[in-house]
Amino acid sequence: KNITIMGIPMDLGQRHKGVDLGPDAIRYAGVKERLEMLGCKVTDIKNIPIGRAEQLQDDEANLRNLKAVAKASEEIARQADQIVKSRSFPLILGGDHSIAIGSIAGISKHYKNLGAIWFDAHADMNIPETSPSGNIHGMPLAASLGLGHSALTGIYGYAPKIKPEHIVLIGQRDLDEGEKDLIRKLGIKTYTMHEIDRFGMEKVMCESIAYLKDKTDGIHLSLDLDALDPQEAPGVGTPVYGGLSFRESRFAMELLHEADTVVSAEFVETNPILDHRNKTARKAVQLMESLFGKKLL
Ligand code: DIR
Ligand code: MN
Ligand code: MN
Ligand code: MN
Repeated sequence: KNITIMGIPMDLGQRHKGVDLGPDAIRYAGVKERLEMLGCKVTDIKNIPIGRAEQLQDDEANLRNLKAVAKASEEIARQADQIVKSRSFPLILGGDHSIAIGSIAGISKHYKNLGAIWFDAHADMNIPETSPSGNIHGMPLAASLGLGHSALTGIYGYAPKIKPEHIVLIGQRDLDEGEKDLIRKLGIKTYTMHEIDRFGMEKVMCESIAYLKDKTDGIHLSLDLDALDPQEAPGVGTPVYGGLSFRESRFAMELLHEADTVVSAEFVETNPILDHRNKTARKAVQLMESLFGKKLL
């Protein structure tokens, strides 16, 4: 398998310093070498430059760093588009989750019905009217659905990028009221921690894969490391107790590998400054290994 690693040192979608170091923390944990050991051909195109937020006039109503995020998103989309065009698998390293606006914009161009599996403690379905924070990293899924500010929904010249019935959310435990309303209104398939505890990861993944199988022509995996429990993955900006164990998340990646329908992936929100001995990046790399076929025996 040909894989192209693209790092996006994005930190403008939230308030914590250090998430811009996520891509290099994941490289330091040996991503390229480990995927090569599985027989993959790996190219690392290094980091896409992210502009600085202009000091003033860059916050529109409840949208911190809007202009800078929108500008970066166009470039992310262009690069992701190129990787898919080159017939390589885009493996995108964040950076905060606002990068998904651009990555999905570039990737979805190539699919009639792109699916998405979104592992996250959150739903990232806020719009400026519902966001409690004004942080764009809480909005990328809404933006991809065509909801929110036009500067975000219109990235790469088209909208929407993805349909509500082609999305599965997994691992949620901190949803804002507006997000809950939107999930219900749009009928988005959601497996919160409650459903994971009740049915187990195997059933959740098998159902998710079956749900997307016939109606999509490729699945984008968007994995926010805060989906994992902060005891195991503390290096994230918005940790929430009661998350996925590493073991559950690795099993989920193994099942995705078996299903063979993931066409692109991003691993986001790794923040080595908030971490302990790079353990979050090291877990991210192990999840990638399972996604690309590493077996325990
Ligand atoms: C919260 C937190 N829902 C917000 N979102 C996060 O600010 O919109 N997403 N942390 O990953
Ligand atoms: Mn936040
Ligand atoms: Mn999150
Ligand atoms: Mn997220």
